[in-house]
Amino acid sequence: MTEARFVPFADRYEPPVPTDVALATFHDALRRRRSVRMFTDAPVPRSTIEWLVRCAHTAPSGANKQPWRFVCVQDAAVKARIRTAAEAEEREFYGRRANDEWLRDLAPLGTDPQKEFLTVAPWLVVVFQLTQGDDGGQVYYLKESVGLACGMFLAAAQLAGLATLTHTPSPMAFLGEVLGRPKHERPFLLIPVGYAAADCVVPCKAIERRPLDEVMVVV
Ligand code: IYR
Repeated sequence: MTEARFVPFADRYEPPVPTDVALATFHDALRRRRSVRMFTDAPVPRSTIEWLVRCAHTAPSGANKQPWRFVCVQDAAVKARIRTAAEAEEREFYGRRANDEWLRDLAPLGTDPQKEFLTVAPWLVVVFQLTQGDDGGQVYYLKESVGLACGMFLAAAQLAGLATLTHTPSPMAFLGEVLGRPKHERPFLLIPVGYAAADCVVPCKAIERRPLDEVMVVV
């Protein structure tokens, strides 16, 4: 058993502006994030996507196992295959799988089985959770870890002025097949990344946040 060893925590982040200003600035960026379904095909450089993944990859994870893979798709033919398969699943979802309450909840979003954004957005970032390490070892708190990484990815994209969508065509097993991923990688989230179209519209409903005193309890 290796003994734990420690070093002084020297590399601390200190905000360059007063705390309230730093937080208000960050919050203003975060609160203006929208789930975007109308993208332009304007290119986003690979180096930008690498920065997003680097930011996501700073997330904490169970025992620092980093149980994630970000498969970043720019190839038009691969995007087309993903769209075809996703739309097939979505037709099932809207036509059969979703119950009435679910469909009622989705109605204000105006979503349907057609997923044009999957071939228009310059990048589709498919996030996989690793059900075991690449070395076959155990992983811990898988969903928590990958969820945190995805949150950081979305925040970084927002700071970069990029539009994203957290897309979950369900079931997502086809993503592993289309992308030829190994068995220990399970699809978690599909994030189209790009710029919102000039004529992009977003639902007017379903954005307002519940008041802080409903979601925050101080004891
Ligand atoms: N995955 C489907 C349905 C859908 C489900 C939820 I919950 C949403 O918040 C949005 C959509 C689709 O993408 O259309």
